[in-house]
Amino acid sequence: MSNLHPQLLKRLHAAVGDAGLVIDSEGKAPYETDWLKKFTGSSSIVVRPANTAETAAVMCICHETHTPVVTQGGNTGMSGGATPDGSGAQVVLSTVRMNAIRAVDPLNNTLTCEAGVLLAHIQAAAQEVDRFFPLSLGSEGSCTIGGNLATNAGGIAVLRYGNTRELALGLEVVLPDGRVWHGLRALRKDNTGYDLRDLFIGSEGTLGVITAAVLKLSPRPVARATAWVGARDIEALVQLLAQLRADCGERLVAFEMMSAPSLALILAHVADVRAPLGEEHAFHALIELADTQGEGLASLLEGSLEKALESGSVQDVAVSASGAQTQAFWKIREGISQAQMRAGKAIKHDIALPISAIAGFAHRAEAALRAADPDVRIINFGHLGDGNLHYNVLLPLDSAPEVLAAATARFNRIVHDMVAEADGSISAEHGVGQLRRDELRHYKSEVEFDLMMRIKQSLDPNQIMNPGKLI
Ligand code: FAD
Ligand code: 2HG
Ligand code: ZN
Repeated sequence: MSNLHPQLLKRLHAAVGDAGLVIDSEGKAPYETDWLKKFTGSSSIVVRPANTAETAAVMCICHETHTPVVTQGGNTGMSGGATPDGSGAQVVLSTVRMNAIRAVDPLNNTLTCEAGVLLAHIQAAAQEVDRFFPLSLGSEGSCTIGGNLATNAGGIAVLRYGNTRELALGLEVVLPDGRVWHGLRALRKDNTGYDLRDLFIGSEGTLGVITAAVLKLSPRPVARATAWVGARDIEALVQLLAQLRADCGERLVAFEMMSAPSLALILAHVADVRAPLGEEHAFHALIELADTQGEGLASLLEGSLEKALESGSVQDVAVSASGAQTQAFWKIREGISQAQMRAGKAIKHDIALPISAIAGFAHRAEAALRAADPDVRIINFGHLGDGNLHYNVLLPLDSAPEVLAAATARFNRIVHDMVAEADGSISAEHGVGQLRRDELRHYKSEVEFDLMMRIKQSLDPNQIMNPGKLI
């Protein structure tokens, strides 16, 4: 049952009606635990507004009554940003009912939709008008565009198309006091002052509720060529990346990397996957080219990889010969989060570095982690083409909470200190949420943190938006 004050409950009910409220414990439960089952909280109520006006009415009430609000989209986030705390006082505001695609404009190459639309539905709507929405994540069947914008999600095509930030032209946002900022501009040029859009993108529900967005569409690629590569070390893959960029230019869409232990984990814990190459290799890359022209893509990829084989920079290559084989390659890559969940408790490091610094970092980090614990299990994979590693450490499934907490503190410090030394980022694409909030405070400069606090204070003076997250 809800422990909300009856008067507040009555007002929320008036704002969103029966269909917009989830009050019973069983109904609320799915909104109170994250995808990784790492964070569980307790909400006073789950409110599911059907549109912007209802969201504004809810925020007005919460602002006035100083009621804390946790916005939630698909609840696939990896940093606990959408999970309420344990107080039972926070309202979860779910965007799932705001799921309309408002307009598609193939001539302007834009799509306008509400925040709760699933990423996969946006991809499909773009395809219906022979266009392409390039954001692509393993969670695309269940994450929402509002969550993607709020976390500035990355994924597998950033190398070619950029992060979510680069794919948004305009936003509509309900502010913490219930006012609506109508910023749904479908413009590629707009220099009329501070960029409010970019302030809300990546703000993880701490500055307002994104209710709709204008997204940028691209020409639809009609051809793709995919390969799996085995290499001796990361240096070789970094060299290969540079060569492929030179040879294939904008056609290079994805360059994903995984270490041998990461591949072994997937093969052991995900059904119906097979190692793509006969021999074992220390590192692997999954590479994809795409083009709006049909001809010559596979031979371009083969030619470039042939050169790399001849020079000895890579050890083995499998170029996909069919759609089914391409799918099989991607199934391996997309199985990694599930495999980690099944195999143990992952201490996640979602880091970004200059690509030229990645190999040196990986060597130093492994040496330091092994010095701290000779049996440490490093699961290193990620979006090498963007300089983004998921440099995770896996603990046994039955690790006690205090063991996990101590190991997290110890390994975070080792990894994040090295990232900071290399002028990298401790949060590349998953957001800060509650997972990295203290780490962010530790590494951000006083000036930067102060600026962030002032922005937060001016937009959310009652501190009701996602308290305990990010800042
Ligand atoms: P939620 O988890 O519901 O929320 C995430 C954050 O955004 C929270 O802080 C929440 O308060 C806020 N939020 C949500 N909606 C709104 C809104 N409308 N207005 C304001 N704030 C809001 N992420 C990547 O970047 N790259 C990947 O490759 C990737 N792969 C993944 C693979 C798997 C299998 C899984 C489970 C997750 C993966 N993720 C990845 C993480 C996750 O899918 C993304 O962070 C995604 O953008 C979250 O969207 P969501 O709708 O689920 O948001
Ligand atoms: C990916 O790249 C996701 O597959 C998830 O960002 C990363 O599970 C992870 O650590
Ligand atoms: Zn990722």
